[in-house]
Amino acid sequence: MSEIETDQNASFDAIIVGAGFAGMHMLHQLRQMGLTARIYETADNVGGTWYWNRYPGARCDAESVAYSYSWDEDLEQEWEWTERYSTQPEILRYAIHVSERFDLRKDIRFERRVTAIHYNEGANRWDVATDQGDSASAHYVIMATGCLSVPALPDIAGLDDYKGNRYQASQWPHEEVDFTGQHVGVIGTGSSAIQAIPVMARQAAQLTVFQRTPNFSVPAQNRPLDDDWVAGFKKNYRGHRHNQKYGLNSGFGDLKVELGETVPLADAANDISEEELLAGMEARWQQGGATFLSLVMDSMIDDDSNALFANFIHNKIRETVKDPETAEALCPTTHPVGSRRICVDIDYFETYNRDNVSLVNLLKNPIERITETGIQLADGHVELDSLVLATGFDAMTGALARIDIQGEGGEKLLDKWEAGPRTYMGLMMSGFPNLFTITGPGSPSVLSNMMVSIEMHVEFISKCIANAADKGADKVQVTKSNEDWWVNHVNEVANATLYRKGGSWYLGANIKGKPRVFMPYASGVGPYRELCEKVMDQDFRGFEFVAA
Ligand code: N01
Repeated sequence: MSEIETDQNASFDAIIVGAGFAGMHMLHQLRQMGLTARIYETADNVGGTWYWNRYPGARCDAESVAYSYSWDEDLEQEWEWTERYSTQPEILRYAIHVSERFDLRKDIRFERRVTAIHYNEGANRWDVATDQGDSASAHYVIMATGCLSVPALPDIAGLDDYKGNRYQASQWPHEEVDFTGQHVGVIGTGSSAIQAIPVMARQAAQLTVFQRTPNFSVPAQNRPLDDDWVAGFKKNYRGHRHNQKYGLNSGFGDLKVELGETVPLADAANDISEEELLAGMEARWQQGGATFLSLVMDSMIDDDSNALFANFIHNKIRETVKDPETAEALCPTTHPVGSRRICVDIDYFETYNRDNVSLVNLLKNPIERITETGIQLADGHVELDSLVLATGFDAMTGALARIDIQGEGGEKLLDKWEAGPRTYMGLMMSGFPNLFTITGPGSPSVLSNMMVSIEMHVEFISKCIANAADKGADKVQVTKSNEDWWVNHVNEVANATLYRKGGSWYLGANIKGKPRVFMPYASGVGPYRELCEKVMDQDFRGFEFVAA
């Protein structure tokens, strides 16, 4: 019998799964509409991604003033971000502050995982169960489960044989981990590792990075925020928010930071001289951040344009890393820059100049197995006191797939998605009426500043539910033909870009047996928002409102 308070046969207008930024905003919106709602959350606090990802150096790759809620102007004005890119503890403090300021916590049940969500056709309600024995039903269910919330373990022999300290970047302990004097190994060189490595290297006696695929990274050029700059920025917060929502920078905004602007220089790299292009790249490099590639509009469409950006970064790596062999190993050559999420770092490449840091290029010297005391390579054994796995996530579909979700006729979502996720606009699935996904597959989601995409979906879902009420409809649903059309459209857009060449978690390529489908919608945040607004203006075209 569970010792924590549970819901028994509870009834709500809506149940939300997850208390990250998506779930909290959704709860607030529904309450404003006078609806009852319950959130179920696995963690013992709010924050989602920022609750779990506590690894050393964790911070956001969108600027703090842009990675924050835009729906409450007082909150926006009052909250003080301290750095250009916020650290994980600061973002978590913000999430907790929001949950308290808007009194959200009373409707959140923590420390339980939703295990089953079944549609009861007769009642036109969803029955929800958790691993702690909660049972509740709701008219609407909203999945706010995040795109990167299910960790992926590496498929390496002997992983469980290891007897030293093992850490997973995305499930880091809450207490401080001290690597002082230790030999530490890191497997993985994605965004998480690229942030963690420089910080761990300052503590460990020896840090060994085991790299299979190098990644492109641009400097964050992080710094404390200047009070005057913030005051000026806050005076025009609405303008900046508008730019994030409709502009070209995937929701990152045109922030006009001290060092320059982030408006594109040209439609195509070919339209400007090599000198102009290089000067633009250098300016963006000095400016820092994830908008590096939007210098020209064709960098993610045209191979030649993209190669110019890749070469620029290769040269930066070669200039920075003193050992030529290490520098070459760190230069990504197997995928176009940006086709995997571009990393944003603080001193990542510089860290390889430290005496206590070494890189193992697994393409030349692969891992044979993990042993009780370290890692056995084809050539040599590396003894380790601690092993850090920064090996990514079962992205976009993982969190939904682990819940037993059954729609009309008992259809399982897992079966429906056997060949890859299928949604209409990343918001709904045919056969699963009144069930919404926030930043679901088929929406810009991970190709954007997540906060902007979350807010778009919360707005859409709220208005959709209000529209159903206005019409006296009990059921909101999408048809299979609309869903098929959308899935094709998402593919067409992806195929017109270089993303398809990335071979990354965007495609499910990091998970054995997962269908290779490009999951996010690559049109950009602005065009997607315009489409959402058009759909809403046209009486939610493509969505059906049915009276039971
Ligand atoms: O995960 P990843 P991540 N042997 O999947 C390697 C967001 N994020 O947690 O590429 C050896 O990118 C794997 O190698 P390979 C952001 O969207 C944001 O770092 O498969 N290596 C790869 O190097 C990001 O994109 C922020 O060859 C193995 C690494 O593990 C997303 O989260 C910060 C292996 C996994 O990289 C995921 O980033 C952090 C094996 N068997 C994350 N298996 C910010 O906002 C896997 N790897 C800043």
